Amino acid sequence: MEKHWWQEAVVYQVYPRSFQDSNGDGVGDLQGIRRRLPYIKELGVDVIWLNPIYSSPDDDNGYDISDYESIQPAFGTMSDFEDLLHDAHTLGLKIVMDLVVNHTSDEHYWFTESKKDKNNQYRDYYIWHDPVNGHEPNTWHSSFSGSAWQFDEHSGQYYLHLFSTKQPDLNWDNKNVRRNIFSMMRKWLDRGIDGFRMDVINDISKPADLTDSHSSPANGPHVHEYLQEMNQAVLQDYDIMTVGEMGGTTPQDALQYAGFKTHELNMIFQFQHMDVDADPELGKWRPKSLDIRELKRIMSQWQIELDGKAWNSLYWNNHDQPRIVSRFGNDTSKYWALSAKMLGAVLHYQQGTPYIYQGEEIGMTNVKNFTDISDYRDIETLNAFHDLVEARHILTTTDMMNAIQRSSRDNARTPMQWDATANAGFTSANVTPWIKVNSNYTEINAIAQVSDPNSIFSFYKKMNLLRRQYPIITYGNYSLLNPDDDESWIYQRRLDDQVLTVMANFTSKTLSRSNPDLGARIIQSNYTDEVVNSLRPYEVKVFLSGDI
Ligand code: TEU
Repeated sequence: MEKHWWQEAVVYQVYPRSFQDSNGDGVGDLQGIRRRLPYIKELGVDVIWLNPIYSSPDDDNGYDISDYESIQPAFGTMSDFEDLLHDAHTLGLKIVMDLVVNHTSDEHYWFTESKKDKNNQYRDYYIWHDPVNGHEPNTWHSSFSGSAWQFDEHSGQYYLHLFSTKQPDLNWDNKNVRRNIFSMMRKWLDRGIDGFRMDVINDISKPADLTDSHSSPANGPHVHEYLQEMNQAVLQDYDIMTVGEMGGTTPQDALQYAGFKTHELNMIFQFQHMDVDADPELGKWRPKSLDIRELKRIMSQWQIELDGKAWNSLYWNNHDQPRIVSRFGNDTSKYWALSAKMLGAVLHYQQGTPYIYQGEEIGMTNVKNFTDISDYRDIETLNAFHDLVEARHILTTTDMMNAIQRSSRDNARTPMQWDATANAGFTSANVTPWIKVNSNYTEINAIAQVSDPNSIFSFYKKMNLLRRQYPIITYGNYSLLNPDDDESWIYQRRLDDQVLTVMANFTSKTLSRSNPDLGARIIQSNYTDEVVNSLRPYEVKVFLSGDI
């Protein structure tokens, strides 16, 4: 099997706005991240993925970029970035940047030009369309509520925005758009960065007939052609890692987008396992309870279908998802640490590159002290509240606030909890942070965990150490042992004559389950003593056997 460094890596995602403020303006910044590099190193990861740090009017927290070649002033300067990259490399940490090129900000030069008139040389950089029967060209919805089309009075045409009205979609069918993006990417890579996480990158090719409402904006007709072109024009010249964020993809799609031999990307972020607790119609705004069999079925399918042909990215959390311990675990004080560790192990012992989202390694939870809609900052949450509650009356305020508490992206975006001082050590005590701190920071914080051998942090650190020690954790194949069991997840990995068995209890009950691999020894568990033939509440046991 071909082997690449990114298959053996663990990635730590930093959301710069909420990680560490260094200059007392209530917003995290690059010098703050730089100061915290030793903490990231201590965890034992290899790569840092930074959410967007480019100039942006911040309609969608930096995913609306107005200049790809400059740094958001609130985060610092290019020289701060160079310092950060230098220090990270000195510590042996790589840095992967977010690449947001499905759309730009409406304040990007290309769009302000494009909007001037139909004959402007940048007009065709975006997707403009005449009205159809006096209406939007099709019925596509924006991910942030409402139509995906915005009417422009001045020219009498609509422009497409799959996200906010301030995020117009680029027209990738225009060769100059592609050429400009590729040269921008080369500039960043030549500066020394180690790869890209590509935002909604399977949306870049739109269907030829935009008046057909049944067509999907994702996985369009030229998407593979454009990614292969990007690979040839840029990616293949650098020893980097790439991961494409791709909603609406199946394992079969992954074989094409990220096959070992398809010359597109290295990995994709799929969403199927994140949709298991969502309503088919209202999605996460009408959450449903987790069916563990369904979760196992989906994730096991990804494990099996990609084996030997493509590479999985493993994640529970990112800046768009609620906190996993509150979602699939149990964040009551009795089970919080146990279930956070159990979930960590279930994920990290699968085949693929694990991604840890800031705060996951200390078991940060959803935020319960946001009680009013005005506590929230996220455009998706605010627009959905307006649309579902105020405009269309589909949900009551109470139901929507409950859904928001459970599902809002802001659950992931509260400041990193460093210590028990005011503002959790994220910013100075007398400063109001851009978003409120989760009030449980006095109990849940990094300083309480780093030197505690039984902490969640130490559990994650040990997983990272064991990964270096045992190649089976990276490369072993996967099989699911108990597909019909709705309380526990038991799977095995195999490499040569070694067997690794993971047994995890997803409930607060004691279950009788035993390891079929007799004689295997435990290499990691979230309980300090060992009981054979049963799984205590949220217990996880990782066994290894064979020639070690
Ligand atoms: O997310 C794309 C995406 O699929 C989200 O709309 C996702 O469905 C939603 O957040 C989950 O509820 C990417 C970025 O990760 C996100 O932060 C941006 O807002 C979005 O693209 C637009 O750039």
